[in-house]
Amino acid sequence: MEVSRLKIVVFGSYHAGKSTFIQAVDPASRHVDTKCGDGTTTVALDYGKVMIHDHLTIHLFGTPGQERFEFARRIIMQGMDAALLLVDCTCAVDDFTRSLYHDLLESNIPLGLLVNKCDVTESCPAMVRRELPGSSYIYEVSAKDPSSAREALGRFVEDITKTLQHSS
Ligand SMILES: Nc1nc2c(ncn2[C@@H]2O[C@H](COP(=O)(O)OP(=O)(O)O)[C@@H](O)[C@H]2O)c(=O)[nH]1
Ligand SMILES: [Mg+2]
Repeated sequence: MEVSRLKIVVFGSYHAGKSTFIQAVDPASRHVDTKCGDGTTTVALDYGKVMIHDHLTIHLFGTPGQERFEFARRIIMQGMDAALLLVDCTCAVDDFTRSLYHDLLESNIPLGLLVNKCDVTESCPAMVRRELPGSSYIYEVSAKDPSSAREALGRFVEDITKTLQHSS
């Protein structure tokens, strides 16, 4: 089966760099703050689109990073082909990131770990690798740098399309 489009959902804690990453790969991406419920709560969402290898369209959906927005994540996740988890490697891995990681690993959807903010002098990618073991796809990035973000996305897509084609 020839894959022509992929829906990739971007997860991560608040401040991990999800919006920065999507903005870096698609400068025309949209960031939306949506009011929900009684209007006092806002959910932040991102959407970007990028073409890879002239035939593969990647639709990137950023999820809200706060734990309480589980309902929004569930909706955005529907029909996803793959997931990316952004992890800030300048600070300790938080419990929310840990639980997202384990839930996604168990879901059997291809999961890429984007170890982010590697440009920061005191960053520690090895700590993230140690704290979140078991992922087949790990990329050290600086989401602020468009070439780093695009390269990691391109490598992830290449890696998973090989796997998807093998299993179809
Ligand atoms: N130094 C550095 N800062 C980053 C990087 N990625 C994101 N940031 C910063 O981290 C903060 C949170 O990023 P944002 O994309 O809003 O996080 P989100 O809450 O996951 O969407 C912002 O101030 C970004 O400029 C990175 O790779 N390096
Ligand atoms: Mg954001």
